Amino acid sequence: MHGRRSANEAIKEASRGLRGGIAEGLRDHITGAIADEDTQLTKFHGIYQQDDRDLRAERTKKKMEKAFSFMARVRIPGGVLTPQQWIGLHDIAAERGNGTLRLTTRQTVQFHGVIKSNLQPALRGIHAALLDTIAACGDVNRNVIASVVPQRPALHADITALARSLSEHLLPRTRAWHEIWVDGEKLIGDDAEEEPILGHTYLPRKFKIAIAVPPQNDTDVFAHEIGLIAIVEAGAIVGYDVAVGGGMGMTHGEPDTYPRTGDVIGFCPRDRVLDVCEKIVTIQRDWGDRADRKHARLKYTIERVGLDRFVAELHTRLDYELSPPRPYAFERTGDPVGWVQGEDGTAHHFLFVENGRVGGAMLDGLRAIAAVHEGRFILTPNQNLVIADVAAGARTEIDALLHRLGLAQASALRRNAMACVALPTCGLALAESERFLPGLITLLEEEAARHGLAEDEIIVRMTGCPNGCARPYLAEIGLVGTGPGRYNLYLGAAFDGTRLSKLYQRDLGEAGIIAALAPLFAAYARERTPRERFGDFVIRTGRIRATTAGRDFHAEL
Ligand code: SRM
Ligand code: SF4
Repeated sequence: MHGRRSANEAIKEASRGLRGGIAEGLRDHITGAIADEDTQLTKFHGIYQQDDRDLRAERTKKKMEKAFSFMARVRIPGGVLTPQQWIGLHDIAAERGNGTLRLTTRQTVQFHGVIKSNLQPALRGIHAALLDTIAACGDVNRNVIASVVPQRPALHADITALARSLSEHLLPRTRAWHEIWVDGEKLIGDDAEEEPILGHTYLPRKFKIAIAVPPQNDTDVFAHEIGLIAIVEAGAIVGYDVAVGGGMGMTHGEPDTYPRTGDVIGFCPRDRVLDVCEKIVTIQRDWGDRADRKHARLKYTIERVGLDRFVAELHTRLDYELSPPRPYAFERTGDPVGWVQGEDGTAHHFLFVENGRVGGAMLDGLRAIAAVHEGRFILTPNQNLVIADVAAGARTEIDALLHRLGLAQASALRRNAMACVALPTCGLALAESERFLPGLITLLEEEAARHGLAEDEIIVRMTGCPNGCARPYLAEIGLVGTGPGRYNLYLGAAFDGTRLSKLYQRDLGEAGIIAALAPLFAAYARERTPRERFGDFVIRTGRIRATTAGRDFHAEL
């Protein structure tokens, strides 16, 4: 539908099933990098070339190559791991990465600082742990995320199975990943494998699916191309309400880019959900913008053609219609923290991991837990970790090991805060995030305590740029980097993830952020109605106007 195509389209087309020159590049020991075009292709293999931005200036001065290394992201649908898999990932981080594991907002693990010569051994280690990194990045369907509700075992088993089958079903069919990283390079002809769903140029852009089980909206189900809201009747999932066209990313100063919450378009019974998702993917494959990558996500396709036309096309491709949506009610996006008792008598410990970074004593301590734990490890979309399925007899031992981690009790604010990675590894960061938020939270905790809000849960999220990796536009307090030490402050999103925020103040430094929030905390403590959430309060009292749709996000700037 578009004459012009972005450069990435040609790279994908010529890649022989995402192989490109990756294998050759790995053998080139003169540089720590790989060829530019191949850096686009490795993304489909879950691998990003990065450089240590803390060292950039010094190395440029010394006329040295940038300090290149790679980030590798594992594919873990629903975030569920065995303890043995956790140990496998731990060992890779210790031996091949920078000694940390980074839990992400999409329930996976990232390794940072993997130098080129360690890349293949790291990926072989991931394969040996019965995992892979296929399609963890790139213009494909990404890791499918699902609510973390092990305390409701039947429902959790159901959505975990769905997350896995959706992920498998939508994977690229190319064998390139196994050939390049595991089996060793094979001589292949020009005929790459058929890609019946994705097509030979794959999707126009990344594509994301999330599953939520109300009242828990931990997956931020309205922030993804497809959001599946489980409808539970008589204790079982009968099907899903389907939301389409959510997304977070935007670019500062470009109002035709914006975050958008998905629209619920109908209900589909559980046996048809794979088909519905596949058809939505194919519409985006065929209708998505392949000329301008800034407008290539499904949210822009839907804005361009209109929701009605999109739904009509979906019904045509399905050859049946979705039925009207069924009622559901969300309550929260955050994780419970601490022990949670399951319906079947097993217990689950939701461990708060600040900004998802597992290193030092926590890394060692979790390995010790994995060595004795007989249940599962579950990564959450809030960058936390659940030691799941702890039998009654094992709880004392796990508790003792958790105690040894020496973790201080996190405040209500800190438990509900998330930051994206940003500096030093993220090439797109305009400001700090993961390294900056903990200190800011300490200042905000003091402010909250001053107004008697120490026990109040308020969702705070920070990102180092407007791409929105920690979903900041769905946080009651969102901070988005604009330049070194500067952040735009967004307010007014709903605690249950159903409403976006709006810009409140621009380009604030640390002191400016505190100065902006202190009077709001004071007013909230004084004037709120019973159980009123902070995000709702700032709207009711006229501090900010509610956003009604994605396009409205920049209105009244
Ligand atoms: Fe993200 C790009 C980190 C979740 C929107 N994201 C990046 C890159 C790969 C930077 C790059 O392209 O060079 C970051 C790597 C940093 C590093 O050093 O590790 C990065 N994104 C992350 C993670 C690790 C943040 C975290 O702290 O947890 C999350 C990994 C998820 C995963 O495991 O798959 C992560 N990214 C998200 C989310 C949240 C989500 O998916 O629920 C979003 C917003 C939702 C959305 O996609 O709309 C998100 N990331 C982006 C974007 C903007 C995309 C857009 O179309 O608007 C980019 C930039 C891009 O794609 O061009 C990006
Ligand atoms: Fe990097 Fe921006 Fe994503 Fe943060 S939000 S990880 S700075 S791309």
